[in-house]
Amino acid sequence: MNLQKFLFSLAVALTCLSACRTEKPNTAEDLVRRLAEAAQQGKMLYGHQDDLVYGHSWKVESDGDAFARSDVQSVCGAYPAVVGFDLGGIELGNEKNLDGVPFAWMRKAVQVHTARGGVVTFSWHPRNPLTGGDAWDVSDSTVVRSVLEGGACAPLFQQWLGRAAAFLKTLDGIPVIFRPWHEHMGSWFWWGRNLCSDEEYVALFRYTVRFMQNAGVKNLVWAFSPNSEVTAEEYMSRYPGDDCVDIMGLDHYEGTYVPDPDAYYVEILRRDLAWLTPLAASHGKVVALTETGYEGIPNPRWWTDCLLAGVADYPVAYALTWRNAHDRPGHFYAPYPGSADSKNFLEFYHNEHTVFLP
Ligand code: BMA
Repeated sequence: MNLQKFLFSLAVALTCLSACRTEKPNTAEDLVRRLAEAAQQGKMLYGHQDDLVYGHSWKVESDGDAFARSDVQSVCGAYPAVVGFDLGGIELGNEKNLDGVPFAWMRKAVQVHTARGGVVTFSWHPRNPLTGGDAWDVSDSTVVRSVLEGGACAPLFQQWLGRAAAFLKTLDGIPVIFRPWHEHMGSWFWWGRNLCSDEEYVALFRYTVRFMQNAGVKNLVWAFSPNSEVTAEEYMSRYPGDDCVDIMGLDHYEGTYVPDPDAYYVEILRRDLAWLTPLAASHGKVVALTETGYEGIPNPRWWTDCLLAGVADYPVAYALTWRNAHDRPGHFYAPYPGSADSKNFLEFYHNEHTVFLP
């Protein structure tokens, strides 16, 4: 840890002490406050999906693992402040999620990460309840309608939500960010833009929030996370309402589908954050880059020249980069020992804007 980061951690600890609170958020409200404060102070928590359960060419192998290994920690000496996990598969009662992570290990990793002072976020890629396909099965545009009250899949969907709720309730009340029905302004998931009406999407989100509340899941901070490259009007066209959202997020990726991917990534990110920042402020919500990255990180200076350049002028509470698959060498979004971007990641780590675990 460098001096700047040490002093910042000390300041945060003292602020928390003076407010008679522990540094670790005990409730969902504490977690929202922690994120809002970070953003206000010009700090952005760095996050990485599945960071503690596997990485580039390794994975946790046994029940007794202490979750000490992390590609990010191996590169910069500090764990990410945010770790993401995915609930896909919990709806079927599976023991492992869609990427092979046992839910029991996920639960332990959540406990370890939060005990270290970290923040956890959950996404969910549930299967398609109507067709039996996966989350990406967009062959039928009546799926959302079918899971809502009165629909043919409503009883099944309630069972699925019930299984997700049961898992979330085993986290001992640790406050976590929950980010269901993401990237819905694209049409690659069964809850996507061309797959349901605005009203159906809003009903799906609101139904999920009410279901969790009625199931007694009290530890959730709700994140809304459309994909980027939308207008403010489009963003709000499926907004579930201030009572159902804590974080107004954006999922924004870089890809080689445009001639100058680096410039385009920064341009669109800045353009979207320029309208999202005042919009979120007017709704009293926290802004976050709920998913981001560039598969395989082809630009060795991506961390400072793209990600930091894109967010630097905006109060983004956290940015979560996607996973480093253990079984697909090119599918990584964070550095690992020896990766070409590692040196630049150290610059990103040492930058006063970014927050890792002390
Ligand atoms: C996608 C890819 C898939 C993975 C899914 C859910 O973006 O990483 O390999 O199964 O996310 O984690």
